Amino acid sequence: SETWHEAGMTASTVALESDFAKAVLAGLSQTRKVIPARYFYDMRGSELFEEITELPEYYPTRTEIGLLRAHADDLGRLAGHNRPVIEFGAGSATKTPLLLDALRTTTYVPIDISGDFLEEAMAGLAAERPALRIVPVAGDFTQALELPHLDGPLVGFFPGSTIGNFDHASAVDLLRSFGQTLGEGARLVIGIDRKKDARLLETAYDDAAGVTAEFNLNLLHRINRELDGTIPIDVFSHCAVWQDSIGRIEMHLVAGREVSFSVLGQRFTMNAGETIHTENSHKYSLEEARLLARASGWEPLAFWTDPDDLFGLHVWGA
Ligand code: AVI
Repeated sequence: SETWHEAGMTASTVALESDFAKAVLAGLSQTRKVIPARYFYDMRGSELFEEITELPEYYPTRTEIGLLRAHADDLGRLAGHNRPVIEFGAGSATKTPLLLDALRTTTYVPIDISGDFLEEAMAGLAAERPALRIVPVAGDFTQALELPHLDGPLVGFFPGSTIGNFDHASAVDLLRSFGQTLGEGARLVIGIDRKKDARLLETAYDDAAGVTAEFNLNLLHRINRELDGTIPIDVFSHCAVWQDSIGRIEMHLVAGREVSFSVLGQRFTMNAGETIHTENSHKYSLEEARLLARASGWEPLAFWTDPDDLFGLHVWGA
């Protein structure tokens, strides 16, 4: 546009300076190519993730919802009634009403990086619950955030095993920073996916309908769209593998043949079979989850699991 032109900038200079551009160029320049999972969630990616949560193979969402329902009374007793609830990464906020009811919450503070997505979800919630005070905060919950003034103690909500998408050191940093944000006497209600049979895990991340594959491949579409990329997407396929020694599912995009392409004018070549590592999803035994709590300054107060030991719902105290 005119303004860019006057400032001596072109559309691609602007793109070059975005976090996404920096992460992609840096990640594709490494010997082992990698792009952080947070970049999955453009509009299409967020829609595809919503679809994933409804897949028969993807057990975490419905299992966690079942746990929130089954333990509503205990949650109220342990986390406290009438306390402001702060949700980290609210997204579409489908589980939120369950916690709000369990805790008889009157003030709800959703934090989400996508302002638009957040606004849409909140309009729905506001219509359903006219008495609820909603104070949305558009921002990145992995960065230090200033909360509006609230009468504590506060309850943090971090469902969906999003913590699993962080490596152990970052998970500890993040949970510690939640403690600082929430302050004294806080509680954290957190969902953490459990270790289990490798087959079950790999199927959950490689469903028969191919939705997870599409979610993974959408990252390449996003690069082509937003970063002037020339990636031949057909060459790539989705792969999900359980790494037992690290305790995580890894998602990769595998090149089916030698391929070369450019992103923002920079040239990249990949060999047949070489991958771009796009996501880690760490799984924790109940004991490991409690160690994680203690390592990040929280005291584990309670946890529940489902009859098939699939998922853990935890309450921690500051
Ligand atoms: C958002 N996050 C907790 C999901 C997970 O299970 O790690 C993302 C996801 N990736 C593939 N399927 C779901």
